[in-house]
Amino acid sequence: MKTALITGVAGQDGLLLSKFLLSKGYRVVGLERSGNAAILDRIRDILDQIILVRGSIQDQSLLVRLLEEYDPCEVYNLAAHSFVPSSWGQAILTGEINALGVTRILEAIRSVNPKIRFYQASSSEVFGNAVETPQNENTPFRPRSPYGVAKAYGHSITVNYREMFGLYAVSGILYNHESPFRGLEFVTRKISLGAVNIKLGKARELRLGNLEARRDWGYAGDYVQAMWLMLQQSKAEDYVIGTGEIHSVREFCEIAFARLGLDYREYVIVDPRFYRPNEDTLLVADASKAHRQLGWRPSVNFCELVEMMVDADWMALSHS
Ligand code: GDR
Repeated sequence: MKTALITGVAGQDGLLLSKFLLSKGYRVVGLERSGNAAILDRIRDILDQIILVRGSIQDQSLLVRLLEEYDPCEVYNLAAHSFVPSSWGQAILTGEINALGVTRILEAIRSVNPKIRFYQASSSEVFGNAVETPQNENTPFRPRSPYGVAKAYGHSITVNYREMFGLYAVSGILYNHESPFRGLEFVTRKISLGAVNIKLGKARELRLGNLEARRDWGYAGDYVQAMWLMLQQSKAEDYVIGTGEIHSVREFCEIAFARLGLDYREYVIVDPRFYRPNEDTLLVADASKAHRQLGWRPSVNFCELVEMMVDADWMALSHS
């Protein structure tokens, strides 16, 4: 039986990747920093199927111990501060976890078992104020937030350990990926839940930032499969993963509210508090390398994704 270690296991991607690996017969060891009941609630369905370890990727001796004790053949580093705007208020902590944390894991792998295959969750935010659109694996990094800067470090240190020490270590540059398990602070879930609350009479309005902001949004379930595929190749390489399509926050609202028979224009209020600086460039993926080499393609389109999220929130709330 293969064993995988997933850091950040109680996040959206940690949950979906765990389910995927369990379905493939893996033993899953999950590292989770937070003991927060609301966060752990997300993985309640799989708690009896995985080995859950409480701790942080900042704890070097814990990482070494985990690799020695459970002997994983694959490590997926999904632990991160993942909300971009709040990285400005936690710039140092973001650097310690999203950047240095990656080096800690790579060092642990190098010292315990250099044969372990390593996946680093890189992000389209490394392109920041991008020099070209769409972006591919060769597009230069121009991050524009402490989050993006830290992810650029995590990406580059992964490449360096691969080249210097011959580790099978890859970075997946993933664009926005969503699901019913998305955290409530991200715009997609804020909209799906907000619309459902309005439909149920529990809220009267939904306050959002820039409705014209555009993103390349895909379904997270597809993206965790790409992570796994990246570790099954004969050669370790980095890949851009995204749909190649962009849609606006406004379009997301339109479809989400319409799913519930509502017109978003009657409920959505633009609130400058949620506006972000440095959002002039379009972040959109050129995932042709992943199509070609991994055979990976998204299976859920934008409209299906929005409706899936609204339906899930509706099912959960209208029956509670
Ligand atoms: P993002 O995701 O920052 O792209 O990072 P988020 O859902 O927060 O924002 C997407 C876009 O929506 C606009 N927006 C709003 N965003 C939020 N959160 N709240 C609002 O009210 C609102 N109104 C408009 C934003 O300006 C932005 O353009 C996600 C995270 O998962 C990262 O960890 C990951 O690296 C990247 O995607 C790829």
